[in-house]
Amino acid sequence: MRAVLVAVQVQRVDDAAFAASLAELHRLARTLGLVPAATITQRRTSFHPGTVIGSGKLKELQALTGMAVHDEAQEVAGAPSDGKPIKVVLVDHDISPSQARNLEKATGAEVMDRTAVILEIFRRHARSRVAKAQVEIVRLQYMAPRMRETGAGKDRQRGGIGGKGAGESGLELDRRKLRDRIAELTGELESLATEQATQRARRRDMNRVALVGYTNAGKSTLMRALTGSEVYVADKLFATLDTTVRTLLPESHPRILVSDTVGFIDKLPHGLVASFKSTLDEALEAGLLAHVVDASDPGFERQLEVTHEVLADIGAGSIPRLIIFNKMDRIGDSASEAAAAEGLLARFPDAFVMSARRPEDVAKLRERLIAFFVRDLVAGELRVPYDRQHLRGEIFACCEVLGERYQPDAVIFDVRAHPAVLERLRAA
Ligand SMILES: Nc1nc2c(ncn2[C@@H]2O[C@H](COP(=O)(O)OP(=O)(O)OP(=O)(O)O)[C@@H](O)[C@H]2O)c(=O)[nH]1
Ligand SMILES: [Mg+2]
Repeated sequence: MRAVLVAVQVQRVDDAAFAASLAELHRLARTLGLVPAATITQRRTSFHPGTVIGSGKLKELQALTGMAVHDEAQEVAGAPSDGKPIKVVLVDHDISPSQARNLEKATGAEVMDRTAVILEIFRRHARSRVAKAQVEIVRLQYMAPRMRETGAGKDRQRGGIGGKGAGESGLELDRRKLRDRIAELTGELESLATEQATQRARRRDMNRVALVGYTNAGKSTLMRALTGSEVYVADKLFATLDTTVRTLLPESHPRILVSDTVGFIDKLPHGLVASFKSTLDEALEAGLLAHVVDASDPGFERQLEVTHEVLADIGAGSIPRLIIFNKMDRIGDSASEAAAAEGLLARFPDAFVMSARRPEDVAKLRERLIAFFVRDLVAGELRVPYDRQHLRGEIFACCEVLGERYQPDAVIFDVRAHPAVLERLRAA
């Protein structure tokens, strides 16, 4: 299905940021399976309160959606060459319910703002119960002010993008039912969160690195390369919504757990971050955040900034961070790649520059991750009586074991481990 993209450049937004945001809307549209067939842009001091764009541009849009009222509008540049109207309009901003209604009336098309587009992608990509519930809560909250006493159901029967599947029945519910459903889902999430927290508590003392970063940066690709897991990789935005935790392979001493999680995006819909809080807790408890950046994306600096902001928002601002510039193989020939790498390292001296497609780079990254966790290890002895040998597995998982000495009543392990881990194992 084809879509028209609409974006307004208001005064405070510079050209580069405007272009990057529009390019991103293209990719969001494609992730939904839509074909961006035309783009309408306008510079304004502020958004038009009624219809986002001004009346001249609205006529252009109407020509594209087959709602042109005046003859001259048919001659507007960018009108569909095959004459078939475009039935979806994507607006690169958050618009008010009344603006959406006005635009729908004027264009006869389904109108989705940036938040609606992102929420629909999340709805389609959610797999686990947790992810599904998290997304549905935010979708219902988004829908509540947009519900009308009459007509909402009828509108959707046109067979739009956002109306199919799980959310459909929600549209027929009145606001009170909608609130009940939100409460029910919140309760469900709370019990699931307790389960997740128990699992995480078991991993508390383990060395953990969380892959975080902008959507499509290559987190899941790195997860596969580092852990041999089969997590989903795709050239789509928000391919991953669930957190996966696996052991770094080949296994290191001490063992390191790697987690892959949901990516971030500029102008992340309000509520989504809060709703994904329990999913992101995995990152919050990591000893190291591996912040993956797509160095081949012209907009990577903004993406870096957005990730910093979201991490600060979720309370992960003070966790040690390793910036990983990925996709270096896409920069160009080896000379331009080397120059780009040099430029990046001059600005980010502690960063790691790589391509997830090159096994030798992945091996070096693995060493770098191990080095981080080995750095704070201290040498010590653990005395384990023979009746407490069940601790053996845990000792090997959490410590680097340098040797074992057998004494009449106990085994003495010579280890290197985090001071906190030593303390815990001694008390166990
Ligand atoms: N050329 C190249 N492509 C890469 C590299 N790393 C990842 N990709 C591709 O980039 C796309 C996105 O990769 P993913 O690993 O799914 O990205 P992600 O960060 O997990 O994205 P989300 O889960 O959507 O947040 C896929 O098509 C990958 O094959 C790389 O180093 N070089
Ligand atoms: Mg992913």
